[in-house]
Amino acid sequence: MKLVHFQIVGDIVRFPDGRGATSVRENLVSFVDLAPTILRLAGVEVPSFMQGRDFLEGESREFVYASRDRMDEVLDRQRSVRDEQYRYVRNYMPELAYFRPLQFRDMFPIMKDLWAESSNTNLTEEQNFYFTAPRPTEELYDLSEDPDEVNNLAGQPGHEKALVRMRNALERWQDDVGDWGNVPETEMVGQMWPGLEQPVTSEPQAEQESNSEGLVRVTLSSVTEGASIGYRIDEGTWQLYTGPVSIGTDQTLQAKAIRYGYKESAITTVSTKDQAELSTREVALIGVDGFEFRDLNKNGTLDPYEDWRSPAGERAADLLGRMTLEEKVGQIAHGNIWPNAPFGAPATGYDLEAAEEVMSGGHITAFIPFATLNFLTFVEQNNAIQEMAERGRLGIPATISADPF
Ligand SMILES: [Ca+2]
Repeated sequence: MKLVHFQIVGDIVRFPDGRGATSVRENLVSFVDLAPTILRLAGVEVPSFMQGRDFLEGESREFVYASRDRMDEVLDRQRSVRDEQYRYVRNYMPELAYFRPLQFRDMFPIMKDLWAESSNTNLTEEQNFYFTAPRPTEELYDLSEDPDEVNNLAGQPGHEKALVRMRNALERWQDDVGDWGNVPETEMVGQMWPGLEQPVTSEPQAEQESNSEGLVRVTLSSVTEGASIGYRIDEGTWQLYTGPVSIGTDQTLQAKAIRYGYKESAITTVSTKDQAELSTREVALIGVDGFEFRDLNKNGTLDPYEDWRSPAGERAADLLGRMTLEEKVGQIAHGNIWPNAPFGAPATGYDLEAAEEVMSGGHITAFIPFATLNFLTFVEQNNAIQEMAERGRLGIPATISADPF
């Protein structure tokens, strides 16, 4: 692929090598022509579904087209075509004025002035045109004589031929591209989101292949048509997937997919790490991709925070997202574990019942024990606390600090 840098600002095109500097081209350019022109300059094949044409090397346009539908909270439907001389406008909602209150546009000083002068009936006829309904169904302007488009020639004698020619050009274009303007918005959303529910992008499928250099080559794909795939290795930055990626030993690749308008997929993980050593007392182990994980929230599936292959920060963020406010508050408190005997009297262990109450009721998982126990009992009692922690809703382990006396 050739490396091409080019910049377009308004109607100025600048090539870094100065090609064509100061030259002026008069041909009509449509916004949809930008993408195919850039693709061609970058040496990428232009997909057949693109409506535009290469405006630098392609055939010149006879017509350019424009449309106006929803603008923020304001509905409208207009279609327009222009050639070298004329601009033709079709108003599909002529019962409505051009200008209706539109929060974003009305922030601008000129709009504030226009609205004020409109209510004072101080506008000229040309200015007032934009505030008046009904609008004409058709508008036709001769741009060579009337570049400000104030003299509507549609229906005026002597311009029938131009009117018919422009009207036909617009209708041909609408047939060619398939104009969705008459389809209600909810119906359009329904076509993209069946049942008006946002679809979820399918998670990437990963094919792995080991090569002779000890690397694993990962090929990613998504069954959701039009989805883009992003990936990262260990804690690296997310990158756009464009072709197979190789990972070395002791590395983890994560991938996710998203289609525009859809929800992001779940993460697919490919890892060359060795199985982590896991021990568990109260929660089940689950197997995924040939690895074992602790099902800390007991839902039978591997959740991101349970995946020891993932970066710690990501696991913590996932866990945090699952915690209730009470559980988060519990994390900033440090509780006591009391001996199972009056303070100062010899104890045989912790008061586990009281500890359980602090854990399940107070959502506290960090403790300091106040008990003098022999070493083996101390270990057993701490393990009993960890078992309680494992039984907790999210299986967050207990942190036990030492202050023996
Ligand atoms: Ca789980």
